[in-house]
Amino acid sequence: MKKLNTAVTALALGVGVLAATAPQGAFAHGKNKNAQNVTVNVTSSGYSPSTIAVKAGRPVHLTFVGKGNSCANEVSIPALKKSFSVQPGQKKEVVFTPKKGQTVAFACSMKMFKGKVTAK
Ligand SMILES: [Cu+2]
Repeated sequence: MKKLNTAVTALALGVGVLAATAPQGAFAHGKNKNAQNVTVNVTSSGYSPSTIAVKAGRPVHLTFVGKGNSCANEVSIPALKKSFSVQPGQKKEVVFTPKKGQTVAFACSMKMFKGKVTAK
C-alpha cells in the first residue's frame, strides 16, 4: 500500500511538472500561433456569422458571444458532444482541431438557427 501511494504521488508530480512546462511549448493553450480564433455572435435572429471556413489540422478556438435573446442562446454542437447556454453578456469558448473536409455544425436546441465550421 505504501509503495502504491509513492507511485501515485510520483505520477501526480510528473503530470504537474508536465503541466507547468506546457505554456512554453508550441501548443500552449491560448499562445499557439497556429490557433484560429473565431467569434460567433448569438443574436435575436440567430448566429452571425453562421458559415465559417477554417484550416484543417490547426486548433479552432470558437467563441460564442451572447448579444440578444432567442432560442439561439441554447447552443448544441453534436460533433463535439457539447451543448450549453450563452445568454446576453456571456461568452463560451470551445476548442477543437478539425480534420480536412470536416464540418462541425452547431444549432439552437430546436434546430431553427444553424451554423457550421468547415475545415479545408
Ligand atoms: Cu431554436
